Amino acid sequence: MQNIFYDLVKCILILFISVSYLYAQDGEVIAHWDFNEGAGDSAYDISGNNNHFKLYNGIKWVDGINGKALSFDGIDDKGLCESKPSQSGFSAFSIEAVIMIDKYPEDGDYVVILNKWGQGSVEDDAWGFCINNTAPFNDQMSVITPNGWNRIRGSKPLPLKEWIHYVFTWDGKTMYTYKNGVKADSATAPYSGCMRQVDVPITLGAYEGNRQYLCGKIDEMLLYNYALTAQNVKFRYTSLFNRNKHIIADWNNMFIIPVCNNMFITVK
Ligand SMILES: [Ca+2]
Ligand SMILES: [Ca+2]
Repeated sequence: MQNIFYDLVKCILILFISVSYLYAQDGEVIAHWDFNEGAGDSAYDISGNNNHFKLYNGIKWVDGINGKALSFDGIDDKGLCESKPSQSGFSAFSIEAVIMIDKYPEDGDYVVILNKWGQGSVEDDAWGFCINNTAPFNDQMSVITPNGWNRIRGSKPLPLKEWIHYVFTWDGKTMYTYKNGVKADSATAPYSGCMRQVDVPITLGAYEGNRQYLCGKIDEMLLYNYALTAQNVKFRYTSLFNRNKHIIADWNNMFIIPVCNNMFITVK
């Protein structure tokens, strides 16, 4: 009986230590928009950090990969989130976005998915995610430090009319992009130091100066003040794109082990 008691205590201790470890995070989610409101002219940040978007000029609500999503007309649709100090100035950073491009601009210019850039000098720029189908852009992620621009560009255009899970990470030294859970491109950041701290709004689907409008759709989108690992990215992609499968445990940012058909357990 005593042995059973000690075994039970041991199991509880191991479980406690494991759960504590599993919940340990390298950083925080800065913003999380799931765009599941389905109506209205606001898209709410569900991270608790109140980075809410106001939607302008007739953005439509459509079905997405995870509930509802936003559809942008490529003419004048855009979202704006008012500036907060917590949106820039990081030493590491990740953007996760589920996007669908309906049409690339005919003039070859790029269009904005999400950015925190000003309209004036580079001193107002912190980070940005834009795309086109003309090399050398294709997809471009930028993190701007006081010493210069760190950017990574895609090696080929993103496909049209498909949902794409896109992740960019920067750990202060190296930048990676992932497409549909798989590492796509990497680049060494030429400039060290923290990202600029700037006081301009976050814009969604357009540049703040009312141009470079996206013709396409945006579903799930998150900002992190740390670099997601390849395992984190795989987990997020699998979670979002296999929603018909039942996840029996989810300790946030862990990876998934399939335990039988349509059932998974996630561990770090
Ligand atoms: Ca419009
Ligand atoms: Ca959604």
